[in-house]
Amino acid sequence: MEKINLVDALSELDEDLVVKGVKSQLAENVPAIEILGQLQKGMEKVGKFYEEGEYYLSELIMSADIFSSVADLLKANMAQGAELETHGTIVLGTVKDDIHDIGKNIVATILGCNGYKVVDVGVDVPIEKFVEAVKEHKPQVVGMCCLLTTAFDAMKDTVAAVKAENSAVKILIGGGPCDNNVAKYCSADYYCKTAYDAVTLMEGQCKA
Ligand code: B12
Repeated sequence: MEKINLVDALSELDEDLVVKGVKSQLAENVPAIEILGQLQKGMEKVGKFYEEGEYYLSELIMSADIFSSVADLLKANMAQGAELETHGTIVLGTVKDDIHDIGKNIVATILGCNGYKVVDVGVDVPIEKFVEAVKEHKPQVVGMCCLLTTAFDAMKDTVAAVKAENSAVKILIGGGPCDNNVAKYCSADYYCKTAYDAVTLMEGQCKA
């Protein structure tokens, strides 16, 4: 049987083909993280079509629905064999004005599977909610997800408020348009490109 190209299937919004492709790769023991990488490339392609005016908001929503429908299959696969011991805590959320959560949820799943307690505060998170969560859960790291350049200032304000509450906690940012320059702009301590980079960073931050 010919292998289904998940990048094309997702960017062409063919839900049945995406589900079939994911299931058949899982059956062939392709690691969930590798499948996730293909799906992410598909989402990037959707973003490009949207930028070029070929797709509209309805297609963005459809792509997110398809992604979410297979995310559970992958999550179940990743959770198998996950460690239960907790190495440290991260408060994680998407910053104010931004409701994108697919990437954040992947970060939460992967960190959870690697033995970290994830306090997920959701999307479009008011500054005070981050601050309250830091007070309550005393995490080593606060992770902020941001996919909109228009939300950078909200992220900057959130970093300042969290640092004012707890100057020791480290702030990690991530999400499509973020990079080290954005981290610098927002006075965040770290930027990670992928969810797996976040695991390495947590390892470093949570060593006794
Ligand atoms: C799906 C999607 C949506 C969905 C979101 C559904 C959901 N539940 O998340 C919907 C349809 C709701 C949506 C809405 C909008 N969107 Co949108 N969306 C996208 C799209 C196509 C994919 C995003 C995605 O999920 N990617 C897949 C995930 C897995 O990737 P990721 O988030 O980058 O995450 C990875 C890493 O970055 C990292 N990571 C992510 N978060 C974090 C956090 C931490 C702490 C760390 C360490 C790492 C990390 O780990 C992940 C895995 O490795 C992007 C295009 C793109 N190229 O990104 C546009 C995009 C982000 N959207 C865009 C826009 C403009 C909008 C809207 C304003 C559209 C509108 N006119 O209304 C609204 C904004 C709504 C709002 N207030 O937030 C623009 C942003 C442009 C900009 N300059 O800011 C983009 C780039 C599209 C484009 N090319 O124009 N969108």
